[in-house]
Amino acid sequence: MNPTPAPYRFFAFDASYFSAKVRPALRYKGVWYRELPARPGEIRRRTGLGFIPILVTPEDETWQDSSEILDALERRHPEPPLLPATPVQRIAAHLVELYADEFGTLPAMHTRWGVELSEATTRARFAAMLGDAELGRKAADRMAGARVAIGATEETGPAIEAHLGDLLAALSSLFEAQPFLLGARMSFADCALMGPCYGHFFNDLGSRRLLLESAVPVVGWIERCSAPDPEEQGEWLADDALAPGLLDVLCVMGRDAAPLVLETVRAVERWADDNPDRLEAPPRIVGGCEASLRGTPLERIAQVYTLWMLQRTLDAYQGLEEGERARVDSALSGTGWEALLAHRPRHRVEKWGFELIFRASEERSTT
Ligand SMILES: N[C@@H](CCC(=O)N[C@@H](CS)C(=O)NCC(=O)O)C(=O)O
Repeated sequence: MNPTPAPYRFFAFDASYFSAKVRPALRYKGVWYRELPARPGEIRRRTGLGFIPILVTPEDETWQDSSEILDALERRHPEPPLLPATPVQRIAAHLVELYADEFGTLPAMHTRWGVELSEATTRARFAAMLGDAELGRKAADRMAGARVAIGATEETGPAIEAHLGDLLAALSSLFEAQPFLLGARMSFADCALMGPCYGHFFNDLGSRRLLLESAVPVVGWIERCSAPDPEEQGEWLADDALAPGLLDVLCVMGRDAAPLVLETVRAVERWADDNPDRLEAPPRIVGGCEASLRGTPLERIAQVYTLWMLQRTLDAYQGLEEGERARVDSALSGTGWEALLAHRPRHRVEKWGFELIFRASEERSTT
């Protein structure tokens, strides 16, 4: 247990993607928390944004952004750990998080808003959750629109489904061999992957059926992450190893997500090149980008946040010593993530309160 004088307050929704990333971390850490329905007014008053979830500390400090919430929890309550101490496992975990946050939304939004059974029942759930049919309809319309904006359309649907099939097959094999992604202990990579897997796939009727019919070991893993038992936690694999099954998972992720994340970041960088006078207060969405998924053209919005997420992974990677980085390169060779890890963004973003702003990268400011 991690005792605090008062509970954390977790403003969240059961069917919310990023709430599903944070909840397993709170349970795993054994912190005292109370989950409360995400109240739009309360969230906006505290952050100025409309994003779910937020975590309010016992001291009434507001934490927003699932990645930062997990970091802050790790700093305050380092035991039990979510962040692997060794380089290969740490970078692998970052890549899973990057995948989940920046690509996993595609299959998740497709299976929720692009499949009739799921869409109809999720609409009913939104209305029930918000306690108001009209508010539910508006929220559902907004999210159904977001599905298309991020690139999950009728045309890209078959490629997304092919990706999801491969991902679930690889995850099923892995979870037949070991309980969590990195071994016998949960990590922040498991939390991140719970975003799509619990937040959408397990919640929505169409995809829940798919999981129960074709990926039961993944359902077992969802159950373990939903109720992490301290007595059952073992260790991450010895010698900084990655299980062969995890490498297969990383290959599916790297093949499909890495090029798309890279294209998105390139679009953000081009926008920043072209808009030097707007870097201190950029919009969250800076136009669009064109990419492809398994040969199908895919257009989607370019969000500054994607650069921040990539930066987070690259900072961890570049912060390693040379020998450690060489070990990471060798372990991840052939997974499809290489070009992304080698990328050096021309621009850097940072958090300013809850907003993202650009800062000239060190390379740029010294040249
Ligand atoms: N980067 C944020 C993203 C949060 C987010 O997008 N949350 C969704 C719900 S899961 C949301 O609030 N969407 C509302 C909207 O886009 O208007 C995080 O990691 O927490």
